[in-house]
Amino acid sequence: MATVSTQLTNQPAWQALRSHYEEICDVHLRTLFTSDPKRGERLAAEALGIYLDFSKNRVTDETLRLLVALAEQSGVRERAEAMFRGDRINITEQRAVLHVALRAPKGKSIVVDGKDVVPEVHEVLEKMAGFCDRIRSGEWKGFTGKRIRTIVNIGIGGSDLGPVMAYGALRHYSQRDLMFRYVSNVDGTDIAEAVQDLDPSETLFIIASKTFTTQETLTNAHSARDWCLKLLKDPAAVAKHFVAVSTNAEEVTKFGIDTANMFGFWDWVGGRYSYDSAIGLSLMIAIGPQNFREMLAGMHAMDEHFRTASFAQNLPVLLALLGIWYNNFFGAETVAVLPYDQYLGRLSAYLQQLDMESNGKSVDLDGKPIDYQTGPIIWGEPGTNGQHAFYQLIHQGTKLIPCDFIGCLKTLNPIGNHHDLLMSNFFAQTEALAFGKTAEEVKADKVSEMQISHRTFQGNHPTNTILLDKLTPDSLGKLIAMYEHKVFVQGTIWHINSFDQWGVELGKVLAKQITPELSPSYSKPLQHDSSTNALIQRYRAANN
Ligand code: G6Q
Repeated sequence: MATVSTQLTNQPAWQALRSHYEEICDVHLRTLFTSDPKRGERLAAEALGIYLDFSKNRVTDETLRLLVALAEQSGVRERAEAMFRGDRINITEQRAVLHVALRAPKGKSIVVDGKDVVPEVHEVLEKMAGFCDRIRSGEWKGFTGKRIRTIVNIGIGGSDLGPVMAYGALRHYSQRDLMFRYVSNVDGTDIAEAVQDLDPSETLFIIASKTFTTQETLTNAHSARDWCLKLLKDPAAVAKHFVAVSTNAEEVTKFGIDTANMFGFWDWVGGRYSYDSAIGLSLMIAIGPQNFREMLAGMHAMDEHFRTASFAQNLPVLLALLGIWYNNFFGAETVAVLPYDQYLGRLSAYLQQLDMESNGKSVDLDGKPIDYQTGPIIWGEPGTNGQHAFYQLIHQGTKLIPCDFIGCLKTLNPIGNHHDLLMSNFFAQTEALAFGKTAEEVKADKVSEMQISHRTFQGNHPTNTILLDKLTPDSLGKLIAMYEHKVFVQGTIWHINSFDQWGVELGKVLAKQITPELSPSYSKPLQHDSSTNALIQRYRAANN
């Protein structure tokens, strides 16, 4: 048995934070605000049009100083440079981690295995742009000569959540005579419902799969092809109605897609870091190449901010450190991401994968078990819906749930006073969470004695407020890159590999083994545990 990793817990800053935590863990945000009238303006950072108010966190200047020291002692700067340089920091897969190269402007150079990858990135972007223009203008015709009206992206995990999130986020900028659908689940219902009202002669399928071997995606792709050919009747139709995004030309060809209609990317792009690669083809068709490029420029600007800003003013670093403060010292298990913008409806689901797949690890980079907490559970829903559902537990439950509130100063849909109402809720929630309502204040409302404790709010619930000016391709790019780097910083401090995902393998292997066992004709005895055996038998009986 390997010894427990001490890389992190031996650091002076870590130990100092431990004793500091004992001193301040009971201090209330009310006290912190009363003792420093300027706290709300002072504990904020602003970069690239993103304003981060972190004053409603249970921190003092000393906490922040120690957290920054932790980032320095953990080698965050050095590891970031290693990533940007193209070092193989994904050690278990021996891969570089270069999503930052996907948004590097022309003329930059990032060399992997002796080859500058930036020109290749731009080549693919240009090929994507040419294709998008043909779809958007109607120049690309389906097999029967009709123009494409609906784009169906088939992919899963990183090849689905990113495009889904970003298409939703930037829908305002999308070409409205095109319809977009996303199919991911191997449940036949997903593809069945996605195509049931479509005309195949006007439908384009994008098969988005880095490996082009993923069971769910390939199964859905084959069903889509069957559906298409059932109506169009000629295998030659595939060339007009199917394109692929993949790193695996061989499998793409086997499926029947001409590699001329394949958009490539590279093994140094992780699935959950890939929506700004060709995996974002559906997004580019929706918003157009120019908007897509603006999004990439926003991401690149955030990359540069992350690389160069001092830690005390560095948005991703600050978010990462505050997260570590609650996760590792207060014992918080989850983080709620609460976007107050309907367009960001799938942001929490996207960040859930980004964060949980990256930092859901329990051995360190040297393979040693670790005895401290790593990635938190990420969850959330857009405001104000969540307020009428789960906020009760955040306000008055027994758990500490740090929250990221994300909002836009300007709305894209100025209808009546909707935006004022939305944002007044946004501001009210972080105020209520921080300051609560004391028993005295409740009493002053003249409520019955029996209700006083029920109506008291302890407060002291920490929140970050993240304000964008307006949701645009550029600001979305900045927001996403900010969270990517936040996850990176946390993974670096926890000394784990944020770029592999071996934890998804075991279930895949077992599912493969179980598939033939579900057939009524399977005659060998089942070799699983008694629970799994009984469940399989029940399924077989129901389908006989
Ligand atoms: C993300 C993961 C995973 C991946 C899917 C789809 O980081 O690697 O979510 O994106 O399993 O994989 P393919 O794109 O290869 O189909």
